[in-house]
Amino acid sequence: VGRRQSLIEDARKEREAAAAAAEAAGLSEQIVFEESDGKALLSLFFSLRSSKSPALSRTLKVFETFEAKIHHLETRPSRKPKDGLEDLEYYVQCEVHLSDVSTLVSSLKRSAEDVKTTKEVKFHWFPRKIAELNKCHHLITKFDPDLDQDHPVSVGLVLLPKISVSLSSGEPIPRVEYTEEEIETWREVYSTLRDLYTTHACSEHLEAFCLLEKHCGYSPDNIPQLEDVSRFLKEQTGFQLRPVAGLLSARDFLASLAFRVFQCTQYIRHASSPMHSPEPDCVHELLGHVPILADRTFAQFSQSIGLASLGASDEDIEKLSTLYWFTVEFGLCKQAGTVKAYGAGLLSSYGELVHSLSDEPERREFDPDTVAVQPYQDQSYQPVYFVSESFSDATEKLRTYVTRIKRPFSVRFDPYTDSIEVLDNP
Ligand code: HBI
Ligand code: NLE
Ligand code: FE
Repeated sequence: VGRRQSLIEDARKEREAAAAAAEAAGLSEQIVFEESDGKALLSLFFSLRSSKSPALSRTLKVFETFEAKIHHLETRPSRKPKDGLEDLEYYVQCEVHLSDVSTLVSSLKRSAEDVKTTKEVKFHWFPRKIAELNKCHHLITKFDPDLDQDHPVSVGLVLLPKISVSLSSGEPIPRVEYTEEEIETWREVYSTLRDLYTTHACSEHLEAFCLLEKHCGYSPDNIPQLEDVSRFLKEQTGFQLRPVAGLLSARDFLASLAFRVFQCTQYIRHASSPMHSPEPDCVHELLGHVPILADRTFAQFSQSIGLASLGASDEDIEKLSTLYWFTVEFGLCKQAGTVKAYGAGLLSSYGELVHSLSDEPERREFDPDTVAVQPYQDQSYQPVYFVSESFSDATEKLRTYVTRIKRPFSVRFDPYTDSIEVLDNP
């Protein structure tokens, strides 16, 4: 009895210490829930800033956006009143889909203060079957919620109306009929970039680009259809494309890579800025990402970043997406004694491709541990790029980095069933 009693006592102390630590940190990243049928029962506490008058309605809108069913809502006097905050504390208990939990909490943090959750989650929800990627659809908007509270996307994160293209049933991606003006934009960007690739693009990109022109309708006069490109990629490296309405959260975007699915935008940038777009569009996907996804080494590497992201902590997701940014999007590598671009964000932007190899920016040697914490901005050209010794050197170093990420379990992709096997670590 004595031993059992002390074990229980230890467990209780451990829980209390963890709770105290989370409380001291102010924002608890740990979310726990009771799971059933993919739903989470979530208990949340938060305070509101007294000066922000529409704070309550804005906060409640977050629950609405995520279709959270509120079971209980109450206010009570704040236990620790703080300057600038109301002297009330809100308590909400709600039911929400597991895949929405972390995005709901991060949305909440944009309008409420001191957001806390009660229990503790072992890890974030992640898709285990390819069909569950339908839940990985959280779009991020660059919209500022403080400027327009009535705007439909005022929580800063929107849920895409379910895209009907199911991945498991082999349903084709709808074809888009582009306007004459859109094709004109494509023509201009395509011709300019194509000339520049000979001197600026890495050999893997150049080789695949030739194949795409031969087999996939890549030409100055035609915006290739995602369906055709997806079929081509599937044959080359097993990657398939899936249409998406905009910039996805990093967690959702990375999760799809684990299944060799690449989520692509289908619309094209505005005619007024053909040479650079701050956000992805089909020029970026088709000219930047697609050629390099046709490379076997790169495809495998993309999938390993995806697998590493499944159930990872918010902190690790942030690091992975920074690494993704400076490699997959803006990476440079040495080839035959010169520096070439392999990053998709460079290969789809005439302006930045020229800039990246000019004397203007700083170029540093690629090292995953430093790059993972390097701040970046996504509105204009990067002031710094990272150069690896070779294309395979970059993928190898990154692969080593991702295997060091700690999780309480390991994952394995089963290509026969397109699903993830989860193995608990001892
Ligand atoms: N969403 N649609 C889309 N396309 C991307 O290329 C993309 C994204 N979300 C995040 C992202 N890329 C990366 O920059 C990393 O944050 C993973
Ligand atoms: N700046 C790129 C372009 O103009 O194509 C898009 C970058 C998306 C991350
Ligand atoms: Fe991209």
